[in-house]
Amino acid sequence: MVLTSAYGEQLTGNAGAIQSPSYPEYYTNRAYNVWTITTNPGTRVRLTFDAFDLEDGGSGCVHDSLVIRDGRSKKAELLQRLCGSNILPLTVTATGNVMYLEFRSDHSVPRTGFSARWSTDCDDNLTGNTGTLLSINYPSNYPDNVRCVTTITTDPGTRVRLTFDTFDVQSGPVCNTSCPDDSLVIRNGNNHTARPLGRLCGDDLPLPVTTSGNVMYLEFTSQSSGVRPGYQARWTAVNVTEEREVFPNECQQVLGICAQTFSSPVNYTDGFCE
Ligand SMILES: [Ca+2]
Repeated sequence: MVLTSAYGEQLTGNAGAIQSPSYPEYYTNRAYNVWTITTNPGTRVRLTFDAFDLEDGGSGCVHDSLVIRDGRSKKAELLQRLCGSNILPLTVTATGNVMYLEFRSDHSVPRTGFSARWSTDCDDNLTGNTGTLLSINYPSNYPDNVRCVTTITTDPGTRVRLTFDTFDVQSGPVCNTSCPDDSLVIRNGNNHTARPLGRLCGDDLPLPVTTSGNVMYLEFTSQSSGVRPGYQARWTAVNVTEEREVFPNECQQVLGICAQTFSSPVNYTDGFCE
């Protein structure tokens, strides 16, 4: 393990994984490792443990320990002092975009350690047949420089329909359907390569968006200057057989935000915009 600075190993980005040294093999005795995790400004670091097994040392974790603090140094406020092997499920969320982790082992009884993933509180995997989707910090303004990825999964055999109640996303000085400033991109599937159903910005209320399957992928990004409240939307699962007539609306929606800048006709096949 290389300590790259006084703050230990620097981990940056809005998602990643962190493991104790040698995981899933036993960590060494007399180990000492420090990490700081920094996500984009305006977000909060969320750490979710998939595995945890440290030598137990009672409530004070006097043998081996993982200490998690709410900031960038050992002086920051304590969030968790962890040891033992019976603490999952566990998610730890910082109040800001920096989290400090300090792992120590003593002279004996090593274990397998821990494995965790970090993300931000703006990423989410939403499930169920109805629910509410809010942009980060809504109804306050979203921050600069965020990228929030959300998937919505309804029951197999249904489609996801997203209906906006409010929408206000910075669109830049020129009305532009490519949304070069901030944008919400909605895709027909479960990842960033799925077909886009809409790239949204501005302050016109978008029309409802409906997927062909039971998963919708949403990616909200903001650039470095200029913020707005974002959006509030509701999703519902809809029956596959009753949904086809809604698809032309999705084509309108792709054009809808700045329709006057589009000159080429829009085609859609099997209900989807090309
Ligand atoms: Ca030990």
